[in-house]
Amino acid sequence: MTDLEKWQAASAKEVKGKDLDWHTPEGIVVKSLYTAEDANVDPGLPGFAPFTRGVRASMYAGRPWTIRQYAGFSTAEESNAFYRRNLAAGQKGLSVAFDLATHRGYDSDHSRVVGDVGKAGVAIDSVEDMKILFDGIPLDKMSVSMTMNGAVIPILAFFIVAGEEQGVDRKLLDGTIQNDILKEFMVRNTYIYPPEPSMRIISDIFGYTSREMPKFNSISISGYHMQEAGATQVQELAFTIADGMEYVKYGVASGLDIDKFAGRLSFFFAIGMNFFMEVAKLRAARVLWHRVMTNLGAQDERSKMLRTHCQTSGVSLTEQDPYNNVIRTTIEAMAAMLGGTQSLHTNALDEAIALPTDFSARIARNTQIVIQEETGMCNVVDPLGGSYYIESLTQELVDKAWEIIERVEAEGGMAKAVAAGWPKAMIEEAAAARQARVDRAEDVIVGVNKYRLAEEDRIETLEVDNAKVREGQVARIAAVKASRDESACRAALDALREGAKGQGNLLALAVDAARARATLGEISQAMEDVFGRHATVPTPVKGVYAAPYKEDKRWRQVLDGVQAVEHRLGRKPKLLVAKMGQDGHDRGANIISSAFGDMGFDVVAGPLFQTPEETVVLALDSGVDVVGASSLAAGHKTLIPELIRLLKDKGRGDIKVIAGGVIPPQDYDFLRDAGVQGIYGPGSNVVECAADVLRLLGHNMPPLEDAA
Ligand code: MLC
Ligand code: 5AD
Repeated sequence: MTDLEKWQAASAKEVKGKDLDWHTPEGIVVKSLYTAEDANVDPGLPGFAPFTRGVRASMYAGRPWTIRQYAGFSTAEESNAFYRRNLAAGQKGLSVAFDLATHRGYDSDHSRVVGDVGKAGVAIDSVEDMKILFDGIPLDKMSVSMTMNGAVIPILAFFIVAGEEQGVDRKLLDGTIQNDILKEFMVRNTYIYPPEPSMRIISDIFGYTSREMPKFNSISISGYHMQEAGATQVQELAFTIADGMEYVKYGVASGLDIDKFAGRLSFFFAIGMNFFMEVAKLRAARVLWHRVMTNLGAQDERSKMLRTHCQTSGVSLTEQDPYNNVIRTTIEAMAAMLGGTQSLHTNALDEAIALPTDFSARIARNTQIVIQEETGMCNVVDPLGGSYYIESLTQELVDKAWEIIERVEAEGGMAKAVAAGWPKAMIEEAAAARQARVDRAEDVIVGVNKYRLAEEDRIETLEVDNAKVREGQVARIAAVKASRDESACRAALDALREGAKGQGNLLALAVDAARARATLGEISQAMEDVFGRHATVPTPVKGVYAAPYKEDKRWRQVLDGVQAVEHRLGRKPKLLVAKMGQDGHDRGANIISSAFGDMGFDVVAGPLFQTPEETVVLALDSGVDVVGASSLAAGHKTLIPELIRLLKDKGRGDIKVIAGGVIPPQDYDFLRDAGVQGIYGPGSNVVECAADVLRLLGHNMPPLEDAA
């Protein structure tokens, strides 16, 4: 017997033959022991190709990663004050969260965005707002990330002009623009234009920044939102690298030299709770990027070096017993740094309820500061390098992701794959499967499906008065328009429109318009006049949620209930899953549509970005019994009561309205008073939610039996 065989025998004896292999959602079989036999690839040295062990030779021993907390809410004034407090307390870089009106190219005075202004981020309508946002923050010294994709042209133009008016040469502007539209079409949904002109916008930004802004990272190619939408780590890895390849190809096709722009491409990954898998994922990402950039003909090693930001996973955090989120975030932050990230955001403990307060932001920030300054963890480069498990997992992730990347390439690249829709479907299937595992308590979430508290304490949350923010923004837009040289502004917008029809660089043209005080809505509209606005209808996946439930008693109870109601009505009970406002977070809505469909409901999966009026029309036209409003971006207090009011106006107060998503418990009474008949926060069990809906429809639904 070899030593390893002896170990196998000893282990099998200890566990009485039980199978210890762990089958992960990405299809990896993790063994209970790794040895030198498993780790047969030499990872090389940090700072050297293929950068498995990190992009810098000295890594954090030389300079720790950037503590870069993503934040923004309400007005530019309030966000600016928040940034300054955070910087004084040890944050190192800025990261701006814009509100959804801004993301989707609407000024704050637009009628479609009444519920969204200042809610999920800061409202920015013109260069005047941008200047206030960075007041007292020197843009040649502070690196600033801006998460903007749809309205990327006006936002970047405002940033450049704000710098100019601070006296900062654009050559010195340091930061990152997210500018990653492919993942918007796949999962995040803050696109404006159709795919083709959207890809042109990206090439134009590469061209402009590579010539004019040598220190600025022109894109943040993001897997984060894929994992948030339910992707496995392998899917996140593969589609992100494949997105990166596609952008490089478009850049080259637009006439740029690959080594002139590729060194300023950056990445962004989510770090969830599968600790070692996440460490290995960042290492695998660097290996893959080095490989694809070599294949694409890059010569400069900097072009092949994957530099990344990471954010701990929002979806791993819970509304229930939220102090557990501090623990989760700490573990995730450690995975990000052991994986070698360049920059990191740690989520706040109130993530699943509302935007961070000063209190929760402090704990989130200090999570990183404690790791950097108290633990000694930064003193050794890639301390997990050489671990049999980590090296083996790194290689396995490279191989598994490569298979998907090859499929993407065989089918003509990521833009085509996104248009065909299969990556999105793959991610949604993974999300539905995960939800079923959580609802069945196969995947444990402490405080949700195990060790649940009998009673929860309320925590204080941040509340933004969007009506007040909107009023202020509307007044400032009016002031900007009144004081500008109208004909100069019109001329700049006309030039931009012409440029969109032809060849001009859209960012350069928008910088002129921004200087002339054109607003974000006007700049976006000038391009929309030429490009049009993109819309899609969701297509829920089928059968994935139902699959693990075959023998489940609770499932059977609900199916029986649906059939009873169907029998009584003479047709299936019908649910409209509604997404109102500019909130494009559709994971929850998609899962509900899929799961309710699997349970036998007739489901209308409503399009994104609806007004309450449009939702009422759809509800009446399709003859639904229930409207489920999904809201994750804080518009619920404005949009859902309006929906109920309009239904009553039409004489259809009998249609039940329920709500789900990120809704602070403080708002429950307000919504109930407005007529909402069921509220389902994060961590709600979908089967129980369906049982409630059947009760609402008058079915005498007994309590569900204990889970099988
Ligand atoms: C770093 N440097 C070193 C060093 N380490 N020099 C010597 N020795 C070392 N050990 C140098 C670097 O080379 C660089 O200089 C400078 O220090 C800064 O380091 P960096 O590693 O580039 O860090 P940073 O500036 O923070 O840039 C990180 C990044 C960037 C490249 C990943 O793109 C970034 O900051 N991204 C953040 C993205 C973000 O915040 N996104 C939020 C998304 S939220 P030089 O000269 O070489 O550059 C979201 C949620 C939602 O999306 O959905 O709304
Ligand atoms: N401020 C702070 N964090 C935010 N997030 C989103 N918007 C904001 C904001 N305005 C974070 C949350 C979310 C992720 C996409 O980004 O953690 O899950």
